[in-house]
Formats: sequence, structure tokens, C-alpha cells
Amino acid sequence: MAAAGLMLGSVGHAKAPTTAPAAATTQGVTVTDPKTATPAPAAPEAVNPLLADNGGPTMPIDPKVGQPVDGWIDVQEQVTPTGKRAAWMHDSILVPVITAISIFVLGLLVWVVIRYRRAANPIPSKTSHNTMIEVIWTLAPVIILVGIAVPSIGLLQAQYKPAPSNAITLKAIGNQWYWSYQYPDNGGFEITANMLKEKGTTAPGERARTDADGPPLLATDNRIVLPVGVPIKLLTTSADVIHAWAMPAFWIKLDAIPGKINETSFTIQKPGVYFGQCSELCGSRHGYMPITVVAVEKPVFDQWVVAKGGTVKGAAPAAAAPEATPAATTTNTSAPAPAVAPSDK
Ligand SMILES: [Cu+2]
Repeated sequence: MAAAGLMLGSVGHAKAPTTAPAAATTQGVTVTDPKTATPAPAAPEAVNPLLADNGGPTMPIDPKVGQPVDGWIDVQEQVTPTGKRAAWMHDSILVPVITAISIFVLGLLVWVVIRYRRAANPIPSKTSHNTMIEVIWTLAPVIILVGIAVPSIGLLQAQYKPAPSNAITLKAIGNQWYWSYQYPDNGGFEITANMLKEKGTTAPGERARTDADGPPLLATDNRIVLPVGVPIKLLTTSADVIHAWAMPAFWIKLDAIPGKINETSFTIQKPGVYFGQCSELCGSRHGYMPITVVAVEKPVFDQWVVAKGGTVKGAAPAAAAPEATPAATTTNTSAPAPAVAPSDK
């Protein structure tokens, strides 16, 4: 936290660290509507109530969304169009088809066991061919499989659709064992995200996880901030071994491979905090490199980008430039361990 505060300070963002967290917490609940959320308190003008003390927007965590839920047996609630489509495919096609086939086969077995047991059927039939049955049991599975393949291929295509030109690029770089992120469309600033350790296991000076950060093993010290309703182009790569950037609520799981850049895209439709993990066995601390995404409205995202020393994509240079541009350089040079070649634009 201290390091993040320092980085913000170096950016020259006018912000009082002592008042910020309180303001942020009390108003965090209505963060999705910043215009109406801040009529009463006139005080926090210099302080951006939407930015927490680590520079990221405050956003209440919904314990039922974006993270594992006790007793839940379905896929996580999906917040991207592709995710919703995939969840529909799972819930409305795959599970019913699997259930119907299983019950049908079980029913046939039970029927055969009872009806054709030795006591009820002492002289067995010698039939070895029945053309009608053979045609049915060949054609029926083919029809079922084609019926599944049609929506399945469309879904596969949607998952790998290239991002449109107005997309914002997020580059996720896997490292043993943490993630670093770059925003090449926003001035190229970099964020490093480490898992927050539990109280009692932290090294001196390290911040321990609190419930406001998120669940154990999923909360990170720095969060990725992304805009809602804007296509995100996700690029993944790795600085050492193969990792995988996986975010269940977005229906995203993309390998991060050294020397190679993988790409996919998604659009978050709902503001919130979402948690994921590295999903490729990458070494002894594979289970300790979580991913935390905060999805906010676009204006809040832009504020955050400027606070991080970045630039707003497509914005007029005059808008936020004088302060932000020199700061961007400072932040970049002071960013810890830019493991991957900086010339990634
Ligand atoms: Cu990993």
C-alpha cells in the first residue's frame, strides 16, 4: 500500500492520503453512478472519491458474483456476452441433453434387466439383426451431435473473434509467480499484482489481506481496472514458463506463453469486482498468483488511467495532458521489473 501511495505521489495527483480511504469507503456503494452519488458531501473535491488509496476505484464486492460461492453448482454468473452465451449453451443444451441420454439409457437397462431376466424370459430370442433399430441408433446420435455442434461452433467463433478497433488493450504477463499488466493503449503504464497474504504470514512492511480486498488466495495488492461496456482486447504472454490468465465470470481462459502473444477479447457488462487465477501448472507457487479485476464505468476508468500516469485513448491531447504526460514517463521508469520488452506498442 505504501508503495502504491508513493507511485501516486510521484504522479502528482492531488490527493490527501488521510482522508481518501474514508471518503472512498462511505461512497463506494454508489460508485456505479458517480453523478448522483456525490451530491451531499462538498468536502472531497480535491480527493477523487472513486479512487481508493492505492489509486484504484473503490467498488463493493458482491460475494455472489465474480468469485466461488459455497454450495453453488452451476458456472459462475457470467458478465460478458460470450460468457452468457456459453452459460446458456451449458445450461440449456448440454446439461439437458446429457441428462436425457443418461436417464434414457438407465431406463433401457432397467427395462432389460427386469423384462428379460431368466425367470420372466426362459427362452431367449435368437434375433441378431433389426434394420429399423440399427438405422435409429445410428441416426439419432448423429442428429443429436449435429444439433450440439451448430451452437458450439458459433460459440467457439465468438470466443476468438478479434477485438474491434475501439477496444482497449490489456496485456497480461505471467511471471513466477505474479502477474504484471500493461495498458499499451493508455500510455503503456504497468501494474504489478501480487497475492495478498493472510494476517500473520506477511513479511515486515507487507500489507495483509482484509475482507475488503476479497477472498483469501484471490485478492491482489494491485487490481486491474477495466471499463464496462467497452471491448477489451486481452493479450497474454509470459516472462518465464507457461501460465494461463483465467477469469471464470468473463468466460476467459487464455494461455500465457513465453515468446508468444495470445489474443482474445471480451466486453464486461456489469460493474463489479471479479476474481480469477493462473490456470496453468507453472511451478511451486502456481496456486498463489490470483487475478483481480475491477470493472467500472468508462469515465471512472479514464480517471484511474490519468491517476496512474496514463493517457485516455482517443482523448484530445489538451484534456488531461499537461500533468499526465510527464508523469507517465516517471511511472514507467519507476515501475518494478518490466520483465517483457517495453517496446510492445
Ligand atoms: Cu502461473
